Amino acid sequence: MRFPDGFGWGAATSAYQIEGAAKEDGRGESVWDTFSHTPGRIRNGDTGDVAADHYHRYAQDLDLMRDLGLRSYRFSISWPRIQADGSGRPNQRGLDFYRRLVDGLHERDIAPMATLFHWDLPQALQDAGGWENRDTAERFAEYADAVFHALGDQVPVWLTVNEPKTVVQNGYIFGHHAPGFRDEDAAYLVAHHLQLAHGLAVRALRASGLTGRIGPALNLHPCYPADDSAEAAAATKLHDGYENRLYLDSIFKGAYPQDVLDDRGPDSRLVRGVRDGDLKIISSPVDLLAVQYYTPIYVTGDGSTVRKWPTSEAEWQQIYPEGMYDILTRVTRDYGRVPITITENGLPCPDVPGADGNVDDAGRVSFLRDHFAAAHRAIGDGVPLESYHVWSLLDNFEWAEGYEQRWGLVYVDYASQRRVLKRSAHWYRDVIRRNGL
Ligand code: IFM
Repeated sequence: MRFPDGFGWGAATSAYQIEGAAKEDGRGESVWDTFSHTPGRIRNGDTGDVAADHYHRYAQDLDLMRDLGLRSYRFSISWPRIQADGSGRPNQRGLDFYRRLVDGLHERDIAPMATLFHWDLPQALQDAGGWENRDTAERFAEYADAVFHALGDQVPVWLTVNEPKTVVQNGYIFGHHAPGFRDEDAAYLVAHHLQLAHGLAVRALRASGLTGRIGPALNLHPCYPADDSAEAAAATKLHDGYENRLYLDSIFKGAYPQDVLDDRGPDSRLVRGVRDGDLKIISSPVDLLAVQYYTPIYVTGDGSTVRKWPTSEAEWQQIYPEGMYDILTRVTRDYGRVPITITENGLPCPDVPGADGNVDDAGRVSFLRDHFAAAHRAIGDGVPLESYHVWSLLDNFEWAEGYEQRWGLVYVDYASQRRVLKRSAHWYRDVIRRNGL
């Protein structure tokens, strides 16, 4: 099963999940510093203060990437490292770290892919209303512009906002991610401002005159009716609106889906928050779409969800590789042949080193093999998929789950910060070398 020549095999991480060095070189506080230091919020009271210590060990991690044969590395830039309070003159020491990282990638022939926002909003902006405040989208565009000017000559691909839906749902509806609110009306205004921030960043890149490509990073969930009833079909359609079309339609069609707007109602903060011209900004043409696929969703007639497949250690993740094929082909069918990169796919496994020191994550190997095969089939059926980033390169801080879930190809012994390539990493190296399965 060969992939197209030059296929971009990669791995992904994000700043707060791996960097540590929370107080170094002028970094300010983010909502995740506040949240993780709030008792009871994170499993075992874990924080990202040290994480995988990547800020200090990035050179060693770059060597690991080279040894794996990665062709692409997706990382995120920490906004509070660049602007401690979320606005004003960029912090040169923060920019220098990412410059060293990007230079190190080029030296090893690995293409950098930089995400501008992977949830670490400067706390000062949260104090001013966070994503409920429209001004945060403007601040984001200024921050993006500073980063483009500092690194734009060396970064060929930019991703704007990582998984806006997760901020909306986990941060503002369920409250188990920062900032930890439970306010559904606010949540969908937040969705709008995150989409606006995306569009403003796209415009900032175009205005900069740089040649890099840019797009959104969306976690898409194929939604299926749980049974054959008309009620389940109708509920699934609306669920799909909230999970997928809210983000895809606004970016690729310049309109929010009418069924979602109707469901929210004319007095909702979402409907009242959309101003003339916003959708034009949000739908500024992008160069690519980053898809993150983890799980399908099955919807019953009353709108609740059920599980049909075994889950991973993450109880929300049903293992269903066909969903990868379905979401990729659906996006191409409904939104045109925009180039696609998979920027996240993976699972947590109960990884422990054996007596010989090796980590035998056979479950991850079969999971990835099945998902790669589904992606390959999608390419055969016309999906313009150009790269695939496994989540994650390293074990890391899995948000509310702390360090308990291990998602990496590379095991991290947090006490010593020693890295051990898991069996899946060795296997992935062979996939990359053969450019296929
Ligand atoms: O760890 C996260 C990542 O930050 C965003 N996407 C899902 C991953 C696994 O939960």
